[in-house]
Amino acid sequence: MPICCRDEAGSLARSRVTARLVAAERPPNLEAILSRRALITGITGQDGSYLAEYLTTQGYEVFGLVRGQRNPRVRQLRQLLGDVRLIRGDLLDQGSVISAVERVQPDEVYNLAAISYVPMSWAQAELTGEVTGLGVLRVLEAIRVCSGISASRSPGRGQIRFYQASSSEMFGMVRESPQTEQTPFHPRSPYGVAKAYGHFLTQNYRESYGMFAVSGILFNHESPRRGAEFVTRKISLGVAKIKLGYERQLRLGNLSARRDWGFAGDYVGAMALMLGQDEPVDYVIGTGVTHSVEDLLDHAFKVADLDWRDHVVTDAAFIRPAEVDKLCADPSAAREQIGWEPKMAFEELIATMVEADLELLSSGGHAEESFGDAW
Ligand code: NDP
Ligand code: GDR
Repeated sequence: MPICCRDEAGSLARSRVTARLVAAERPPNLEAILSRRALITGITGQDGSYLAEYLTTQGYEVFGLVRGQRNPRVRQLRQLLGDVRLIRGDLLDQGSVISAVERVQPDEVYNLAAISYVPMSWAQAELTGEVTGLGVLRVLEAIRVCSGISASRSPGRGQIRFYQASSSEMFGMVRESPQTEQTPFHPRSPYGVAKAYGHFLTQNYRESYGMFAVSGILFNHESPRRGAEFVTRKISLGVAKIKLGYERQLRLGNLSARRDWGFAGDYVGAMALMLGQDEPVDYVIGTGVTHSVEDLLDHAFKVADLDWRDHVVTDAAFIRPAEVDKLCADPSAAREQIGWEPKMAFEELIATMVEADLELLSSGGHAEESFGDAW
């Protein structure tokens, strides 16, 4: 019996016969033959690339949703992840998300797409609500419609499992420290508000329709692939430019803000673990250690034998209308219940990022341009 067939667009898609088998009774040996399929939105972002690599090593067939007719990140993505198949679609367009789910017939959907840069959420608040908030609704609806789920028809065995990229920004002005799965939300930006909507909606679809839908409340995670607009990468690139003599100053905003920073490569494993459980449960994912932007500067500049006080200038243009002062995760539930733990410590993470940028710039490479931070 053929397991796969080619659809009209020439990409591999499981036949309807097999799809029905997946949804209904499935002989145990077929489980081993069929590789699992994952659809990732936000595949061109930092987490999308690490998650795609991780799932590929786990034997998954990975599909990524890419927007735009000439997305400049596709070439980079193809160099990094040759095995991933790309599907056109946009979280602003419900029909395109339904088509993607229909074509891929995934076992798992990871919704990582978002406008994720907090200052941009003040500048384009409506768009942030549409993509980061309502985008979650469009992905959940696509899964619901494609699976034939309704108030009177629950998902069967072999249903599509859904992961939502929730954020520690939902805690905002924190009510307690460290933050757990029970800590109430007080978001401080249109981004945080949109993420809270997506978080509650994911819970609501789980409760309303019995869907396997979970949220990972992830604290800041970074890597050499981090966008140049975020503070860790802005600093690692800044150190490299100063060390190599291209620049003398680095302009930053609030240096006393504290974050719980971990390595993105460690965090994508938690996403996959959450979808592999028997029951859908939301988890806080972080290191449990918090550092200030000043600590970050200390470490990053020391890697290049520099003193940040000689180079950093604070600039009011980078101060946010409302700040999240301090975040710190309590990841004990994830450790105890799903066995997840971060591997890379803050100092190693920052050193890795600075060294990667020194190498990138000294070999003639350049980082993606950032529009800067001013909101
Ligand atoms: P990035 O900003 O690196 O990636 C965002 C992705 O979303 C990009 O692939 C982008 O595509 C895509 N995207 C934006 N708008 C749309 C749209 N309209 N339709 C389809 N795709 C779109 O984010 P990260 O990888 O860092 O984060 C992944 C997710 O996790 C995000 O949802 C973020 O909010 C959340 N998160 C991140 C944390 C972190 O510390 N990194 C912590 C907690 C949550 P394109 O390339 O076309 O712009
Ligand atoms: P954050 O990350 O807002 O926490 O959101 P970011 O790196 O942008 O800011 C962290 C802290 O650093 C302070 N800061 C500056 N930030 C930037 N970007 N540029 C500066 O010049 C600067 N100076 C000081 C900020 O004020 C802030 O306090 C990230 C994103 O990935 C979100 O999508 C995700 O949900 C959260 O992490 C968890």
